[in-house]
Amino acid sequence: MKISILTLFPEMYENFLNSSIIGRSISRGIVDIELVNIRDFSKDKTKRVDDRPIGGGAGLIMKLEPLVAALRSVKTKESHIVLLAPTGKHYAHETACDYSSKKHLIIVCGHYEGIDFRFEKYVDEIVSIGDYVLTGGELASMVIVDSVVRLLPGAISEESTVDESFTDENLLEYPQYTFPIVFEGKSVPNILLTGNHEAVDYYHKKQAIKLTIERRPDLLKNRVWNEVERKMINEIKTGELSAIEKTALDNAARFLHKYKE
Ligand code: 6GU
Repeated sequence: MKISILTLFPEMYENFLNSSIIGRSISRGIVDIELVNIRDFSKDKTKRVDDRPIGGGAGLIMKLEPLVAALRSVKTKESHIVLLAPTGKHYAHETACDYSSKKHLIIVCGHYEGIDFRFEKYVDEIVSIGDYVLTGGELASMVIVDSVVRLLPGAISEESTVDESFTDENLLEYPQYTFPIVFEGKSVPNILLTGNHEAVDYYHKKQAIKLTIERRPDLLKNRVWNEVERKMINEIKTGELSAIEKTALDNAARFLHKYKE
């Protein structure tokens, strides 16, 4: 996959593109990320990329000519062109999945008070990452690149993207734990220490439902629960354990205490 980012501030990407999973994905050839400085496409002597709003008002507006020239320098028949602006439609996991299947994604970062509105005719969609205003699209573009690249085959282990929040039927990911087993009196749940995979899977799913009900009930609005899930919800409400959890805990009882010493 290739991603071209059109920006007035290419230096903002230096650490981002050289670190962690993004850096590794680039060096492994999983993704090619190209930075295009919009200012390089200004024909003006002073390299001007902005001007006063026609009709009056505060601030400066990005000019069309450098933007369109920069876009044309990278655009091919296979390009999908995204303009980043707070007025766009909300970005979410679904959009990340969609972008991860594109051959060439072009991301245009707006800056200053805005972009000449006529530029919208040159793009496929306008996207915002949330209801707040950033000084420019650069941080938003990093959010998008990060969330798309990690979905590309080979970027991270496959299991990490299958189980995670927003892919499993709109449930949040279940809580996870690592060592030590007891920290400042707080223990990891006993069921995770039983070694009973069936019971652990059941518990994980129940905890995912519990967390989603508590934190993101909006994700569950159109959900139809199956029989097992309804049983889990009842157990969440009553605090009762399922037979499968009880059996796992009973069988492990003789060694569970050893973990906590
Ligand atoms: Cl994509 N751009 C700007 N400037 N502000 C934002 C945004 C984008 N998404 C949320 N706020």
